[in-house]
Amino acid sequence: MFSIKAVSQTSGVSIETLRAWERRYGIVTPQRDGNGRRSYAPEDVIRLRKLREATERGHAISKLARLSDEEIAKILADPAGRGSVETASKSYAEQMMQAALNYRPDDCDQALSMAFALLPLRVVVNDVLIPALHDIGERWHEGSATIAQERIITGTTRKHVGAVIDTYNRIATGPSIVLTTVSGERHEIGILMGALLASSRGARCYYLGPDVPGADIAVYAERIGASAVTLSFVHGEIVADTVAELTVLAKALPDHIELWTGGAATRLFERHDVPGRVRVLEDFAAFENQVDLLIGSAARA
Ligand code: B12
Repeated sequence: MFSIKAVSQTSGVSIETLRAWERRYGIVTPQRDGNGRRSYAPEDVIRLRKLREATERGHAISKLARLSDEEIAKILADPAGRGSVETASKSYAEQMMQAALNYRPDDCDQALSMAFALLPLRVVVNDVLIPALHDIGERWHEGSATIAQERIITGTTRKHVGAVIDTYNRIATGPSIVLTTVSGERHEIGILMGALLASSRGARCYYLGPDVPGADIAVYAERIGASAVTLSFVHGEIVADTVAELTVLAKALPDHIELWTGGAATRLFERHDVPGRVRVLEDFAAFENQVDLLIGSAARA
């Protein structure tokens, strides 16, 4: 069972909103303990998260409250309901790209500000930033975009994402997570996106930047009282070296701190001797799920 604070953190519905939804619409009915404190079942958390997502798509809570879990799931799966969000996100990704190609960093900044202001965070990550970063990256690799054009998009991303993480961190009450890459791995955008997603869910995120020795990460995580360390592996050709660094970290990191990894190069882990304590997360959805579980268990402890 979950406390109201844990439910709020894991569902993304603020405590005030949750109380109002309960009072006005009876959307979930928590049990009360001997002291009258609310106590929620795991199904309540799942329902609340779906309700929050549906309200973010513009559906009124007064109508959603009357629907069954299956009916809400249908609304979320409906591509028609996603139409306007998809068009908007595509347009912001294109505006960022055009701004970079025309050497207009201020326009790139403006497009990303608007996306953050108007779209749900997960949509900004998956449908604006990741496509824009992949696109400019590919152009840079093929030689059809310059390094400066690539930096307009990467720099704008780092600046905005960093500011949003700072804001979330100021109100975070969840457990601490260190996010970084080990020595040799210089691709940092994937882990930066991870930090953004985790901080939006209530975890306190310590983003260390890329290319940090395993032994240093272990000391840092212990000193700040982290509950988990998350690493990104993107560069496949040097994975033998980065796995060796991961092994150093796994040995030095106290047992109570979880060790999570993600990124395209983790697919190559099966060819290497990866320490048993390392958890490989398939994608950002699996990562977010893991963050929610960590927050839930910290809130119950
Ligand atoms: C930008 C870029 C760089 C920049 C990075 C700048 C920075 N500050 O991060 C710089 C210039 C430093 C760079 C350097 C190199 N790069 Co480079 N780079 C790219 C590029 C173009 C984009 C990467 C990116 O940011 N993508 C956006 C992010 C969001 O996507 P992503 O990193 O793929 O992450 C996704 C998943 O992996 C996963 N994920 C990532 N991290 C995490 C973490 C968690 C927890 C989870 C759950 C998921 C997850 O989710 C993301 C979304 O799907 C890619 C090509 C591409 N289109 O991806 C090549 C690419 C990754 N680079 C490549 C190479 C070869 C290099 C260099 C060796 C080039 C060179 N000759 O010097 C060096 C190596 C540097 C090093 N030692 O790490 C290759 C790797 C090939 C391979 N077999 O692995 C790629 C694929 C290009 C290619 N097509 O050949 N690179």
